[in-house]
Amino acid sequence: MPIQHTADPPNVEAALSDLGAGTTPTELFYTRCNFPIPRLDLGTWKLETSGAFGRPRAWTMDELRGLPRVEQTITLECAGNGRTLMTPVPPGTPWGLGAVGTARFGGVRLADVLAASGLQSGAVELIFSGADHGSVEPEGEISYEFNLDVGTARADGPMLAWTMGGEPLTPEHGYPLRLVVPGHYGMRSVKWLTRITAVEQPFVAHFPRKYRYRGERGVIDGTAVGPIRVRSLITWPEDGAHLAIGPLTLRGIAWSGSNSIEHVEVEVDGSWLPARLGRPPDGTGPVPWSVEWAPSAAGRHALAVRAADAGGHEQPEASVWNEGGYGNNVVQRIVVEVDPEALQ
Ligand SMILES: Nc1nc2c(c(=O)[nH]1)N[C@H]1C(S)=C(S)[C@@H](COP(=O)(O)O)O[C@H]1N2
Ligand SMILES: [Mo]
Repeated sequence: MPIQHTADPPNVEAALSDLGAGTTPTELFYTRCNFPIPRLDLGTWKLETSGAFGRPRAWTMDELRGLPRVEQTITLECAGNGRTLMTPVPPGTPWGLGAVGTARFGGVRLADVLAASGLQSGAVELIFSGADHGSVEPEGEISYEFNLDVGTARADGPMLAWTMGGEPLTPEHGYPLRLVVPGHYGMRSVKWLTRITAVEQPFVAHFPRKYRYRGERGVIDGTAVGPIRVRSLITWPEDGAHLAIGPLTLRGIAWSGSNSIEHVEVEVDGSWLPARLGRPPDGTGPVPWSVEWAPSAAGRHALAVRAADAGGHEQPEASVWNEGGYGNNVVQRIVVEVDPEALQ
């Protein structure tokens, strides 16, 4: 069952037990909305390309459908996932570890739309504007806007998607069109997209200013939040679960925004064991892992999981604090109880 933090606008995380191997069903996929959901009508909706484009224009959905179609399995994770494991807990939505999900997105390559609009060589960044808006401090009324550097934007990964799990996007996930940037934390994957502006100077605005690792390891202004840090989760059993004694299989997933997963280890009662890695869904989703375990005694058992990626990144043993509570990929620890009455 998903865990709802706010109802209107919806901010909802997944139960870890719903994040098994494979893609996440849309109704269980986490939702992160800063402002009320805009209700957009395909009859009047258009995607404007403006600024440093040789052929700026307003695209209809039918015109976008005329470009080569792509589908990709992509993991979206909120930069605030794991925030409540920091001490003190930074302000913001109190995410546990379920603000992550994997879906098959369908649409077109961002690079194809940029090329067809004649992106000019002087452009350094693209600004993506959503139709949602609201009041923030200190700016007042703003739209949701986020930037992406031209190099990343023209690469193969980023896409403009109108389907998720083979169905049109739902209102909460960005109907009718959203940006999806694989490998980056979710804030860049702008929903309810209505405009792409190419700019020749770096973009400074509320959300890009907010998403920085401010105060991390003593660096006052920090660096911009970008690639998803390596993380692994135990998806079965749940924290606090009561288990029957006997052989069982611990299961979970591991992913990283910048590299493939190199190994996953699971700590059982104080010893680290290598996990068996499975095949990621469609080759690009999270890596499923499993470990066989036969609890030898009733009572409480501590379990933990940690992953390392091929770039040499590992998960920290202790949360690395920053003001926004972003990118906390601390090792996950749970406790399970083997019930004496379940002893055979
Ligand atoms: N227009 C718009 N796009 C947005 C947001 C938003 O509030 N407005 N939230 C962002 C954040 S912080 C995240 S984590 C992802 C979440 O996408 P989802 O709700 O489809 O899971 O959307 C991003 N795109
Ligand atoms: Mo997010």
